[in-house]
Amino acid sequence: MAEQTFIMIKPDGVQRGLVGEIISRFEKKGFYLKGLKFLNVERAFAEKHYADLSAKPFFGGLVEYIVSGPVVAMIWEGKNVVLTGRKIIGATNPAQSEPGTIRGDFAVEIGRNVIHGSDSVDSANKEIALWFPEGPANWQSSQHKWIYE
Ligand code: DAT
Ligand code: MG
Repeated sequence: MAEQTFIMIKPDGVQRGLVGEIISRFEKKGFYLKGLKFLNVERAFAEKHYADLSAKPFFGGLVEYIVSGPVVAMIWEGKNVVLTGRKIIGATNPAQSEPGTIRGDFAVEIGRNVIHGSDSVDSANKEIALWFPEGPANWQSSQHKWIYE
């Protein structure tokens, strides 16, 4: 199966009307949308998603932020989509994110950085299993041969 990543538009991205813009950047790149849901998550679920960061001083604030409104959870598929997705998103701290990246263009504060993307294939697989236990949608783009050799 082709590589997949988990992307989530955080509550600030939803509130600020950035959903279409963000989806558009992944679509236009040539990645394929394989799962999408719009939902509020429970505190325990947010804590599970960010379990690796539970010892960090900002963990409580991070969980508060993620449960503060609905999020858009997505599976995106394509060649090197995990690493390339992280490049499209930009550095964790928007003060360091390059212009042209999502965080570089739309965010100011590390605690309001608009979007999440898996940081490795291993964490992508774990996050997809957590957020999409039903698995990805099954479809192939008719544009595939125009994007991939
Ligand atoms: P990323 O979201 O780029 O993968 P991460 O996994 O290290 O970054 O951290 C998850 C989120 O936690 C991040 O998007 C914003 C928040 N965060 C990270 N480091 C922080 C810090 N030093 N202060 C406040 N929030 C932080
Ligand atoms: Mg991370």
